[in-house]
Amino acid sequence: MRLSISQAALEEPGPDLARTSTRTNHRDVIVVIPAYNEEFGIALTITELENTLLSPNYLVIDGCSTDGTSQVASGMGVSVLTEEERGGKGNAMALALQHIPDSVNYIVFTDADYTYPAKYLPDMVKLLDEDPSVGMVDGNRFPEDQQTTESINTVFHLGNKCLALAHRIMNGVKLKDPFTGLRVVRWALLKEWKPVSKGFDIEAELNHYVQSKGYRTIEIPIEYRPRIGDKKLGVKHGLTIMKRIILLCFTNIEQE
Ligand SMILES: Nc1nc2c(ncn2[C@@H]2O[C@H](COP(=O)(O)OP(=O)(O)O)[C@@H](O)[C@H]2O)c(=O)[nH]1
Ligand SMILES: [Mg+2]
Repeated sequence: MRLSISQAALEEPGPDLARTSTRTNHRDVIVVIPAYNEEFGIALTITELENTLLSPNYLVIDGCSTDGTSQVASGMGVSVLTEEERGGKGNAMALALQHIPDSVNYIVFTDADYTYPAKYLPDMVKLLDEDPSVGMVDGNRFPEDQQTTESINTVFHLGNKCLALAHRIMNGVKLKDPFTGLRVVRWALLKEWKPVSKGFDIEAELNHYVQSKGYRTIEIPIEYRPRIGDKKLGVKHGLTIMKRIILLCFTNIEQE
């Protein structure tokens, strides 16, 4: 697959605007943002990240958008990798892993649709800083003490719950929100990872991988905003995720 890298070197720091965290900077953090036709959400997403993290790296993986996604992101000074053709969210995340600078310790995965508030990230990074047994920190959109918000419609919520149950029973992954798009992962843990999932099933594979490597995953409760722009995930993707969960039953990562 041919790639074009536009704008800003990966190591080039963003503006120093963080408001929280006891860390002096997030230069060892890279924010990976898969984006397909998100020209309206991507600017808000990056602006909020810049106002929250201290000098992180950014890598937008543009799935060959037909709108101005790539131009908007490049115009904001972040690195953009453009796939030659749309390859799916999983493909985008796998591609990002091939372009992580040596200086990075933690990878933030988030969506380009402005659904995931960035304010949780400094604390999520800190949790990884403080405990080497933690491999991944996830944003849980469905905390028990929080009513289902308008941003999460019932079918979507029920679908997530059913898949989470299947993931728990069949793969032993006991997460409340295993398919969240907001997560921070220890890069050392992912260096050898060769994901096979091309689409939205990547999250099941990632959860399974982290657990199989003997690391803990922590979930923190988060609020979740209505997305900006058109949703890419549909009912058919639920079937792809279910298929991945079934396939993971037969995957012994230690033997790979
Ligand atoms: N690079 C790339 N990004 C994608 C592709 N499909 C979806 N995305 C992005 O992946 C993220 C998750 O998609 P979204 O529709 O928000 O799914 P949901 O949040 O799981 O409901 C968004 O930022 C999308 O723009 C793709 O084929 N390629
Ligand atoms: Mg989303």
